[in-house]
Amino acid sequence: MTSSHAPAAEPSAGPERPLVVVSNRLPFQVEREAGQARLARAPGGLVAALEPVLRRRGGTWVGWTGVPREDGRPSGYALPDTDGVAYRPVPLSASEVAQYYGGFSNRTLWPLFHYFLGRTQIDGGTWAAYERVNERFAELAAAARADGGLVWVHDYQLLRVPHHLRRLAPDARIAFFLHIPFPATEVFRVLPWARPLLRGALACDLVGLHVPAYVGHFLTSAERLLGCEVDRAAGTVRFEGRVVSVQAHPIGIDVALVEALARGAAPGPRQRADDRVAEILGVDRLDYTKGIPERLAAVERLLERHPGYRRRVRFTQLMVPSRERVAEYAELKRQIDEAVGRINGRFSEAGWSPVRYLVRSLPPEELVPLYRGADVALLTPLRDGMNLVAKEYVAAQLENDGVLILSEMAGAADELQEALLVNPFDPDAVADALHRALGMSEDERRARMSALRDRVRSNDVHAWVDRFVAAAERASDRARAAAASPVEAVERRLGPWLAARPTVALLLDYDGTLTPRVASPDDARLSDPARQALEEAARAPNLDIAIVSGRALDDLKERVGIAGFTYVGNHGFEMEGPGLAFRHERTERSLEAMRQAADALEALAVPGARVEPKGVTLSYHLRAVPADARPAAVRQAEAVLRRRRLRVTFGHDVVEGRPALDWHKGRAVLHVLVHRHGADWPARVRALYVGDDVTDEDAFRSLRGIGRSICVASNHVPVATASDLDLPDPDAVLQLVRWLAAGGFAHAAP
Ligand code: ADQ
Repeated sequence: MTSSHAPAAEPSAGPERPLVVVSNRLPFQVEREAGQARLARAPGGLVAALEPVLRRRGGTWVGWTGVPREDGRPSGYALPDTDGVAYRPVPLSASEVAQYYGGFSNRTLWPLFHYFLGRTQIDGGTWAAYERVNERFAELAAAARADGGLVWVHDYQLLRVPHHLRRLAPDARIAFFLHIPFPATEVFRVLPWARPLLRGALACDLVGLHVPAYVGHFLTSAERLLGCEVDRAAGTVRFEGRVVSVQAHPIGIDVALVEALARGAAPGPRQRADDRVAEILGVDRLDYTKGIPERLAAVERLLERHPGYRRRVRFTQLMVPSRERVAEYAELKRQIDEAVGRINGRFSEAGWSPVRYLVRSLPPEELVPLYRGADVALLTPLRDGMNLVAKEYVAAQLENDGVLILSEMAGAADELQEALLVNPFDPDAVADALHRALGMSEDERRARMSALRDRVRSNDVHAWVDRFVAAAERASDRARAAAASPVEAVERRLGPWLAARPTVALLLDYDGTLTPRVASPDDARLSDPARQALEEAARAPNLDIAIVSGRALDDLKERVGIAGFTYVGNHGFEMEGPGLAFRHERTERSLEAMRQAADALEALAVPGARVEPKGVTLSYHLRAVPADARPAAVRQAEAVLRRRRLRVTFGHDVVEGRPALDWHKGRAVLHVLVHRHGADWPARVRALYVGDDVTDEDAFRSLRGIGRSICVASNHVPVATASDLDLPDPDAVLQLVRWLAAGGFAHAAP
């Protein structure tokens, strides 16, 4: 609903920083007039509440116009009068809209978050589009953001935006509000992308949800699925070194607007005459979550069980079509048509039909009089984030005498306890509630409704916006004050886990993990501080260290050269250490192929490329090859290696040939652990692997569930990594090694 007046918003305490609002849709809709299409302001309580704040603080709204563009340019429609607020349209093509919005948002997240597992589509293609589009929203939000200003991201279509925004603007103040339920962890984890979605939201300073139950689900998910440290009493999650607040902020409605419109309408139930037909009203967007067929079944049950209501009640169901879910809409509409036909067929009498329904969107001036005139509002969603209609109905009861029947599965039930709360899946219970509502004494109706109205009036949408923005400012101050370095964050996460066993097996990749990546692999030498840190670690009694690399074993030993370590070279085909001298038994026959491949690669004579024969394996380095020539060089090298039946792997600017055997860093690491500590090593040893390259992913995967792994990622961690944790660079790795050497974890409480 839209407000015609700009409410006198109370300036909130603290500095008034500019605000960027990010939502799927800008507050406009396409309207056609005399054959001409134009963008017109879209009404809505949220819009009416946000715009005054944007005007006051100065700000920008980032979102999609609702019009797809194949050419990737923003909509060709002129944006209507902006009234002091800047609007930044996000260009989306028709196929992006189909995949990101129609697909992942509305066929995956929407049903799952509303507990409709059977309707949840799992499709990696739509997830990829969602990720891409979320990144684009984040780029526009980053560009619109003023230093120190708050970015407020809305709803389930944009859960990954905070993650991308944090990467683009690490100091940004970011808050997120989810308008739909956050489901129980056991439902949420059904999604293959549950973890990246959580990480997306946790990049914020404040995650806002409607009710405490959703907060509980979110915290449990952060704890169970990401292993985060959670403080339930404080409502915080430690994530990547920051303290993220997770809070309930139940949304409100524009009470002043509803009351003003109700005042102009004919009074409702108060003027009840005995022979009057009692009005029962349902108002919803047409969506399977709203439980309309189930509601009709309850009305039918009432008329069956209490024939006395025939000719004395009428149920009106008003529905706004949801354009975005066309197929489901048609099926649902058919179901509702059938049910209404059946009920009216069974019970209608001359001059009276029990059910009428209208599929149309009414302007507030027509909707509010319906609210005011209804004796009973019957709002029984099977699951609903909040349900604003319930609050609107309550606000319109100027005489405090209507009765609200509300689903206990709606977030609104949390605040609206004086309503008749029902289980929407149980038609008998809903019919009983209807019977009770229709016969309720005036005293009881007034007692209940006045309590409900007080509650709705005390938290209107303007108060909600002000409170949320103030909470976001506080949360971002807190997140900053409590920010720990990435290493401290990893230490906090690992400490208790490590302390639960007497020994830590530390498995370290070399290039890019212990040394920074350099142009020529020959130059990757251990720095003095790195050597010192490793020597300290070698002396620690409860650390057992292995260095794991794709380099030839001799090369690796020569570069590190610390006694007592285990060295794993050539991706695990060769290993050496205390009591261990290993060479994979079936590599002999590949040696000749490897020599021939090295000659053939030399013969390619690609400028800048370097062939490094390493005995059992071979590396073809491309870092010094001009970037535009690299893809062709990679293809040629791959062909050379495959022709000789070698296995080809691709790392950072390097192509490698290995024997075509199912052997890699992951299997080698497990071999080392069994050799050093026995087959049941997990009972005595904590295995921690640190690596940065594609080839380290094999080790991350091997250790999943039995050890932990850390990915060293210079810019951002790819979503697909199998590692548990991440660190930004080799310096951070050294800091962690020093902490382990000093036995820091031994003091952590398990
Ligand atoms: P919705 O699922 O859209 O919102 P709801 O909260 O009930 O559900 O809001 C519907 C809005 O549409 C109300 O303001 C209502 O007045 C209006 N409306 C419904 N039928 C109408 C009709 N026929 N004509 C005109 N207007 C009509 C999502 C979540 C909710 C959450 C809100 C806000 O699903 O759970 O409450 O966001 O966070």
